[in-house]
Amino acid sequence: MALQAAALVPATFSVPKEGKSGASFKDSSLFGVSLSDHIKADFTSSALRCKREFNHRTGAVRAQTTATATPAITRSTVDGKKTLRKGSVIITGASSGLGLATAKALAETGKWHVIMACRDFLKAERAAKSAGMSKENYTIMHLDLASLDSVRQFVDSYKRSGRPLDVLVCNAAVYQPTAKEPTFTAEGFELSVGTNHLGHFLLSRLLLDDLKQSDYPSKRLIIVGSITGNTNTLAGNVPPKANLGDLRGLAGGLNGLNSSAMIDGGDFDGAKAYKDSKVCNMLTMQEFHRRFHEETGITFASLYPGCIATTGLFREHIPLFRLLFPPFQKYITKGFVSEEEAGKRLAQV
Ligand code: LMG
Ligand code: NDP
Ligand code: PMR
Repeated sequence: MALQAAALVPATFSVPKEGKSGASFKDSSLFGVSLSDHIKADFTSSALRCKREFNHRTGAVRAQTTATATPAITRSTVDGKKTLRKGSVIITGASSGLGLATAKALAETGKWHVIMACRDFLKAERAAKSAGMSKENYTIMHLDLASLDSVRQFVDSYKRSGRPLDVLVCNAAVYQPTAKEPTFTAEGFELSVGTNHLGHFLLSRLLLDDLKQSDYPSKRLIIVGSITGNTNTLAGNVPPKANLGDLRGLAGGLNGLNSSAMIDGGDFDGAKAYKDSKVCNMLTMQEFHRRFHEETGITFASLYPGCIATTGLFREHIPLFRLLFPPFQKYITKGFVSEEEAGKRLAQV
C-alpha cells in the first residue's frame, strides 16, 4: 500500500527545508526509496493546492481540492459599511504543540474564534494564556477523544451553544512508541487508533451536518496526517511500517481479547499503531471527499506539517531519543520545523 499524504505548501510559505535541502540525503536512496522522489512527491506544490493519491492494488483513487487564502466573510451592510463575521473553528488537542500554535495563529488574525477542544481544561487555559491569546478569541470545551461518549457530549454541547461551525481541525493524537502492551479507550479500542482515528472519525461524522450548514465561503474539515504513515517516502520506511493489512483486527474490535489490538491483526506495536492511525486519518479525508464533497461543499484535506520534533508527542519516547531527535531532524534530514512555523502552515490550510 502506498499512500501519498496531502502536500499543502502555500505559495506564501518559504519552501520547506525538506524541499530545498541539498543535504546529505539528497538523491540518496535509503530503504530502497529515493529521497529526491519523495521530496518531489511531497513538496512541489507551490500553490495552496492539496493533491492526494492513493494507489490501491485494484486501481487508483485521486482526490484533489483547491483552496484559497483565508477569506473574510462580509455580512449585510449597515450604513454601507461591511461587517465581518468571525469564522468558528474547532481545533482538537489545542493544549500543546501544533494545536496550540495553530490556535494562536488563527486567534491572532482576529478573523477566527477558536474552540479549543481539549481533554485537560486547566492545561488548555494555561496554554492559551501563556501563548498570549486574548479571551475574546477563544473558548475551551472539554473533549476526550479516547471516549466516544465524551465525543458525543462535546458535539451536543457544541450544537447547543448555537455557534456556527465553519472549520473543524482534527489535530489531537497520542503516540506510544515504547509501550509493550496495548492500552485501551473507554470503549475498549486500542488507544492510538481509538483516539487518533476512531474518536476523530465519530467527531467528524457527527459534525458534518453543522459544517454543511455553514454559510462561510470555505468550510473545511482538516485532519493532520504524517509522512511516517506513507510508505512511498523515506520516513515512512523506517520500521515499523504502517500497514492496515486486510483490516481483520479492526473488524474484530481492536480489543486485544478476542481480536488483535492492531488493525492488521498482528502483534501489538505502539509505533506501528500510531502510524496506522495516521494512514486511517489520511484515508478518511480521501473517502469523505469522495462521498461528501459535492453534496456538502466542504473541502476535506489532510496535511503533513513537517517534523515538529520538539512537541509533547514524543513524551513517552526514551530520553536519548528526545535528546537526539531534534538535532537529527534539524541537521541531517532537514525535516525539522518549529511549532510556530507548523502552526502557521496548519492555520493557513
Ligand atoms: C525505535 O527507537 C523503538 O525502538 C521502536 O520501538 C519504535 O518506537 C521506533 O519508529 C519508532 O523507534 C529507535 C530510535 C531510538 O532510534 C533511532 O532511530 C533514533 C533516530 C534519531 C537519532 C539519530 C542519531 C543521529 C545522531 C545525530 C545527533 C545530532 C547530530 C547533530 C549534528 C549536526 C551536524 C552538522 O533510539 C535512540 O534514540 C537512540 C539513538 C542512539 C543513536 C546512536 C547513534 C547511532 C548512529 C546511527 C545513525 C543513524 C542515522 C542514519 C542516518 C545516516 C545518515 C547518513
Ligand atoms: P502534542 O502531544 O504536543 O499534542 C497533541 C495534543 O493532543 C495535546 O494537546 C493532547 O492533549 C491532545 N490529546 C491527546 N490525547 C487526547 C485525547 N484523548 N483527547 C483530547 N485530546 C487529546 O503533539 P503534536 O502537536 O506534535 O501533535 C499534533 C498533531 O500533529 C498530531 O495529529 C500528530 O500526529 C501530528 N504530527 C506531528 C508531527 C511532529 O513531528 N510532532 C509530525 C506529523 C504529524 P494534552 O495536552 O492534554 O496531552
Ligand atoms: Mg524519522 C527525510 C527523512 C525523515 C523525515 C522527514 C522524518 C520525519 N524522518 C526521517 C528519517 C528518519 N527517521 C531516519 C533515516 C530514521 C532512522 C535513523 C528515522 C527514525 C525515526 C524514529 C525512530 N523517525 C521518527 C522516529 C520516531 O519515533 C518518530 C515517529 O515515527 O513517530 C511516529 C519519527 C519521525 N520521523 C519524522 C517525523 C515527522 C516523525 C514524527 C512522526 C509523527 O509525528 O507523525
